[in-house]
Amino acid sequence: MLWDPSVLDSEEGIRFWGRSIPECQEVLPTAPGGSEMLPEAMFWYLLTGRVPSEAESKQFQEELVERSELPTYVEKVLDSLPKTLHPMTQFVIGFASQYTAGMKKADYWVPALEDSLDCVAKSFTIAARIYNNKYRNGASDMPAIDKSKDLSYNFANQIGFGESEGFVELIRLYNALHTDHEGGNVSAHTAHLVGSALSDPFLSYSAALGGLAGPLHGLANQEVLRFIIGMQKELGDHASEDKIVEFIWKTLNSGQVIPGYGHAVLRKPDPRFMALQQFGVKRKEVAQDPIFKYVDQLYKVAPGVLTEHGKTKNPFPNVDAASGSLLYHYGLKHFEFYTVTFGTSRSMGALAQYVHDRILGLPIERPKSLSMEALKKLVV
Ligand code: NMX
Ligand code: MLT
Repeated sequence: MLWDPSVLDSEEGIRFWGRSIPECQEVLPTAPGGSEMLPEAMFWYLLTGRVPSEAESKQFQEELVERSELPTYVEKVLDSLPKTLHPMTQFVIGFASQYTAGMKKADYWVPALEDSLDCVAKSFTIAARIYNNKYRNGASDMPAIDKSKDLSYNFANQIGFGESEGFVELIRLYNALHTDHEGGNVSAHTAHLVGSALSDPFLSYSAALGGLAGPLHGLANQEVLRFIIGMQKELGDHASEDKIVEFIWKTLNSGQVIPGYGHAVLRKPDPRFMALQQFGVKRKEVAQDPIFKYVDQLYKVAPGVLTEHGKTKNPFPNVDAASGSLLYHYGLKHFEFYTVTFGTSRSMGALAQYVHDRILGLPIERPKSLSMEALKKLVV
């Protein structure tokens, strides 16, 4: 599969147009007064292959924020959904209800870009609306979008965390880091596949979110918190490493996976995990949080246990091992919502490549399938 904006090396982790995460953190613009790279700057970079200047990043941010309002009919669809529905199911519906119209293949990249910008910008507002409907007093109390600010600030503010500088910065870093992980992961690949039928960006990304909602993919960030909270309930706030090892073995012996560990491609600790850990370590109040400390203790012992268990090809943490503990620290405790925050971010990577696909006029993706009989003949 062709995938230009990012390439994953099994030892080194992800590179965006050839730059590692620390190199991106070095060159991509931040918010005024902030220190974390802006997801808007990362999105520009993924789309163009060029690092935006401060002015370009600001202009692009304004463009996206301008597009982030939702049409009334989408608001009505979201507001009518039962509160019991998982936030990821609501997210899929929010995207699918945006569908507009298709057009000629050669001209497609222009509306593809337009729709992709809309899709990314609106994803933050759809996510905030779902949060308010599900966990707060409904969407009628949501503050209006502040067009002088970035997408992450507005998302944080609309879900009640606008005053927390640490949370807003975390959301910026979180969104920049989760954008893209080359093309083969389930969500990005799904957007690429569905888009190859010339389905529009909203439908393509809605399908991608269905894949992100699986526990082996994006839902793992929810499962990591469930795992750690379970451990905290059983072992208290400060367990010894021996007790943690016992807890991991109990989980493995019951036939479950250790969420946040393992990867289909990576064979080393995920540099996105390291970047999130560093974010926490830099902030004293986060570093002392018992849940954050458990993430660190797990990192010390889980690779050894998984190696001894002998099944997984990669015993190291992936991005999901750390992300939820930071959201939890700042007070976003509804961990069923965590995959939605992954979903706002992944829209940028999946749809940047979607635009590249339409510019290149890539054909429909249609792998030939074989029966078991035919496969046996190939290997015998
Ligand atoms: N805990 C226990 N067993 C594991 C784990 C783990 N964390 N990871 C892999 N295994 C097992 C896996 O289930 C398989 O067992 P079996 O042969 O009985 O089916 C065996 O090890 C070999 O799997 P691998 O080839 O190492 O991994 P694969 O490429 O099939 O799967 C994951 C990759 C990420 C799905 C897998 O490592 C996993 O289930 N991890 C836990 C869930 C998770 O953290 N997912 C998030 C991935 C990142 N993301 O955000 O999407
Ligand atoms: C991702 O970010 O999509 C995950 O790490 C899974 C993957 O790369 O397969």
